[in-house]
Amino acid sequence: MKDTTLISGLYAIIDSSYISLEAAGECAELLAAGGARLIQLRAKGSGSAAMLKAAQDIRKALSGKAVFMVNDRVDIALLSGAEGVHLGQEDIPLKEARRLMPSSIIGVSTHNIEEAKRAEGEGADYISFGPIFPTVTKKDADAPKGVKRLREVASKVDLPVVAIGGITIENARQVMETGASSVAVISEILLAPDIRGKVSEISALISMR
Ligand code: TZP
Ligand code: MG
Repeated sequence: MKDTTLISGLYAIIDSSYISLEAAGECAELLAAGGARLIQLRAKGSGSAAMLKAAQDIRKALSGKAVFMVNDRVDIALLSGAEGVHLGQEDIPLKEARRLMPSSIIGVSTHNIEEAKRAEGEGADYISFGPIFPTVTKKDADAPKGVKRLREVASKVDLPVVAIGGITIENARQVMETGASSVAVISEILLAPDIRGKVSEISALISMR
């Protein structure tokens, strides 16, 4: 059984549509210094060699300062020594990924209660749910689900729920109050003039009691 308390706080995603893969290691350092608890590399459409190099740079930059996750790519997660992989509904199925990664963290993207329950039944370590709000980052995202549905999903699974999609400094508290364990954020952080400062503001905000 993995330590699910690892899935908490701010989950910052380094998306190659905002940050070049060459700068991924440096970016990871800033995110960890600002207090991000989880850091994911998301590099849709990038070449495998460049993505692996970026993942290795992030791994080296973090060296345990935050949990490192790779989006989509089981191979790159394993080769870079990441703590785990995040899988979408159309990626390698969780059961197959688990054969290669018996003791890694595996997260699964979900969009409704059925998907959430299935991921839980199949042994995911956490689920993400979203998009909660409109997002500029994911072009093929579903219509926004809103916080009410997030609350419902969070109440129906025992796994940590990571909320994603359109999360900003203005709405992060409201999102955490639904029972979500973590918020995953891309554009609000990566477009900020001061990335480290923005991460530390959001981290402080979501850990307030
Ligand atoms: N999955 C659902 S929404 C989303 C992903 C990867 C993008 C989130 O990006 P942003 O910029 O934080 O809205
Ligand atoms: Mg995916």
